[in-house]
Amino acid sequence: MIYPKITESRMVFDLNGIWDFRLMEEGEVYTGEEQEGKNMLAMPVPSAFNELYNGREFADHVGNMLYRRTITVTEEMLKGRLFLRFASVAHQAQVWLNGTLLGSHQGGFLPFSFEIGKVVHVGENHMAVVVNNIVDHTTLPAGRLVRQRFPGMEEEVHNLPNFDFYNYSGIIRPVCLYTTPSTYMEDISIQGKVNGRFMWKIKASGKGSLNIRILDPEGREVYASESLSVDESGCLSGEGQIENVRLWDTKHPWLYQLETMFVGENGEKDCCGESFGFREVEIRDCHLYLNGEPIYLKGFGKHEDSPIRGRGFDLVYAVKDIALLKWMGANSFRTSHYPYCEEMLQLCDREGILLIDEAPAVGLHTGFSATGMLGGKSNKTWEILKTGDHHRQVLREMVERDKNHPSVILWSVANEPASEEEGAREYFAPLVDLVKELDPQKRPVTIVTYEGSSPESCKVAELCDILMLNRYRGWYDTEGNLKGAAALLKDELERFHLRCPDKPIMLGEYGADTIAGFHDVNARLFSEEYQAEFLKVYGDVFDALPFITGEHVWNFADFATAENIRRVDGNKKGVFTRDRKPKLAAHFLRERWSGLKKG
Ligand code: GCB
Repeated sequence: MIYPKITESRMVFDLNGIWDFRLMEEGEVYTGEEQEGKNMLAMPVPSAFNELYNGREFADHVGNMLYRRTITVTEEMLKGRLFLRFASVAHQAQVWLNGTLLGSHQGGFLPFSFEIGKVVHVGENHMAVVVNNIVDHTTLPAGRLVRQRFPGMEEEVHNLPNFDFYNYSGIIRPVCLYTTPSTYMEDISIQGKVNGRFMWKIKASGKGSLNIRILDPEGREVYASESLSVDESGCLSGEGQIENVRLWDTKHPWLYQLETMFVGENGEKDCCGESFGFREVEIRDCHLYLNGEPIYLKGFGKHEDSPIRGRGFDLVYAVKDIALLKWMGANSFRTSHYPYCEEMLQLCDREGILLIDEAPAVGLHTGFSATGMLGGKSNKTWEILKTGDHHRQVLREMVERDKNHPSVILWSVANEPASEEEGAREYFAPLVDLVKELDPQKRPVTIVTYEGSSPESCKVAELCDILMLNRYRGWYDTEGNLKGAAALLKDELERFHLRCPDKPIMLGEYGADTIAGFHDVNARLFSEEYQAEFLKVYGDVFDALPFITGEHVWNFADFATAENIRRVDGNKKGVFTRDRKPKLAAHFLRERWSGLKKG
């Protein structure tokens, strides 16, 4: 998938701005007709709709909503091909143009596009998008739709997430139109090795010729191919060599640029560019290596979340968060629990931040959720959930979108599934194989597991290249007793190591809810002192175990969740508040990570 960028042959038109919006009623069907008399609200695109108007019914609306706007098309835009692209619509979109259904897309965190040159005309065109935000046993993330009737009342519908973040939805990332020539490039893969070799592959719309160039970080040409011929399949791959290559790493994230020019049979030129790094990720003897050097991951599980914007696209918070990560001496984060916006990955490429790129597969457990609302018992998850096909689709779309980013060093197929239940291995083995097959770089793959999936009961450990464990000893159990928590943690990590002696192990999550400004000399639960002490105790355990290869604290910042009795105004495990002010723990981690000698 090629990110929409203006080049010599392509134009991009921003469709962001204020659109018309309304919530749809249950059972209402959109047929492409404009309905008169319905009150439309002003809605910024991109954004999550939930917090922009008052009322619980508005914020927690379940079902469909309608977005509308007009698009003006010029003759120039119709000379080649014209595409309409959504970077993400949470969670399902049905797109209509001039009363005709263009198509639909399932899944809230990955891009999709439609070719629209034949459906639009020069002048004003009417676009409508019906967005659905339901999460259930067929969707990722997974949830439950519950219908309830109270005495003397009409039936109510509630959508309960199986996950611990607020179900922000709508057209949450940018929308654009882009043009290409009629013969064009559909996809580009590029990867660089530490010895300066690079491998590329393009998929064009048909026969033609191709020229490729590589520019170094200063923009100087360091490689140029001769003209290569592309046959009717449109596919061509090749390799080349750069001398004195500068490697991409966390200290010096040198980026090179691949420039491709495809000339179709009709003589039209299509030019694209893709930045990439020369770097290698490898796992051996229970360690993770970047360019042959051991690397220890220091960082967080995060969310795309900020006040009012919710999960809506926000580059200001993206840049601020990277600056704070650097301030802390962190080198990595996980895109928990869904693929983040493309611009965040571009920033991480540029800033040398390592990413664990996670599929939106959270809530795949019918008996457990982080908020404790599902009872805590294993419950035939793999017979009940019907997410298999959709899971394949999101993995395909994620790898296709993110494969060229040097910052992506690992794929996470899911967070906290029912990995201890019968059927887990059968569900996940083909998914892990699929990711490996799709990724040209064959990066390591993991499935992030929870406390109920012990060294004795976990059914997926052998499928993972690295074990990522989420543990809350000292919080959801053994609360207040950090010595006991540390003993349990160490014992369990050692048992995992015995089971998988060659695999690196890292903590994918550990943390304690902390109310900013709440202090106690005795480090009591919820105090800033307890959070700092909790992280210190965990750190001491990691330092004593040489097979531990990373620590990702939960969470970078406080974030919004659904309402429930375990959450007071959201999840407060942030080391920063929701508006990014440091708690005491931020200073502790800054000191720990800045001084850490590993990796
Ligand atoms: C988890 C989940 C995460 C929750 C966290 C918590 O295990 O992966 O989504 O927010 O626990 O705070 O309980």
